[in-house]
Amino acid sequence: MTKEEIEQLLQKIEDLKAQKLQDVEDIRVKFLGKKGEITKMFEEFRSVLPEQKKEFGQKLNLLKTKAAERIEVLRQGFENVQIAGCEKFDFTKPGDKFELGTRHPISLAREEILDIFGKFGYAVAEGPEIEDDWHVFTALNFPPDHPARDMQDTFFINPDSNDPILLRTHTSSVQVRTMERMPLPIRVVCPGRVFRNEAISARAHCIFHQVEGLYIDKNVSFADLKQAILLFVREMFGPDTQIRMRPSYFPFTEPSTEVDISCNICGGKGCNICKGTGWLEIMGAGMVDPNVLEASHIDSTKYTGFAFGMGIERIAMLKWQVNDLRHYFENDVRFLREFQSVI
Ligand code: 2U9
Repeated sequence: MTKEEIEQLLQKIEDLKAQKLQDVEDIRVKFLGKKGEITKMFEEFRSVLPEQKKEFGQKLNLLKTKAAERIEVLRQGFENVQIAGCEKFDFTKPGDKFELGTRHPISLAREEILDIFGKFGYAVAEGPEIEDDWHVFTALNFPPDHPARDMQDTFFINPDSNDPILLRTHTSSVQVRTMERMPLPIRVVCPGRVFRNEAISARAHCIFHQVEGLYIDKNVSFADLKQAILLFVREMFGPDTQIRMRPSYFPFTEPSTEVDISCNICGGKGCNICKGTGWLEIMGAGMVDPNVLEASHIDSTKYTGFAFGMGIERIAMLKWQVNDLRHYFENDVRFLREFQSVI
């Protein structure tokens, strides 16, 4: 070790530069680390002649101080950059995965149903979930003693009142409100939540969703109803779907029917989904009872109409083979994620 070597190293240290924080650490190790150049010089200092020790000692101490200062200056330069978050940012890294949520299957089914009827020229109408007796029962031709009016079937908000307020048991009340307010002809679909006082099971729930439809005009016939339903189910369940209509009874329609589709799993041959029948029940429908038209001041001698109603949960169960209604209300993300590909 010579004085010149110490001076040269001092100069070298003053000129040191670093591109990134790791360079600073490398410099520290190179000069001040256990096997660093300056550390080695201190080891060599032991063999310096006694009369030169003072001068060498001062130079070496200055070199070490300068080196430590320079390293600190370089390090601080990167500290500011680090605060701005640039030093640590690796621009080559793939982006963070953005967790997308999923649409709820009931929303997906509802929108598909409304889209199909939208193409047929139906407008969408919505109304209140808390209703009066007139719009849910009386205007729909329910007799005063009909069991649906019973507290065992319907949630009443004021059970002791003579003017009952209740949670609607079907969205038909929205069609009544539409008939009361809108000019004819009427062509509407009414989606919404409905409430029935039922025990919760795999096949029933006290809250569920419906889409009901109403078409009123001159000369609307049962054949028009049949065609509308056939076109709807072929859009919803595929072009080969067949329908079958069984006679039924509802207070608000006459004649009334329950509609089945050919089983979309076995194609009508019979399987465990359709319980070997080849058919799946999907909705009820019928010609609007003249009493219902008259209750909303529509002249039943001039106008006729058809109506239909379906449970969205049931449609979604059949479309996506969901075997338990409770899945729709539990919001378990493992269930909801299964619909990611449907969106
Ligand atoms: C007005 C006139 C008639 C709507 C209709 C049905 C038949 C029907 C059920 C299907 C399964 C309800 O969700 S469900 O439990 N609905 O069977 N609904 S006709 O008839 C109307 C509605 C409004 C003014």
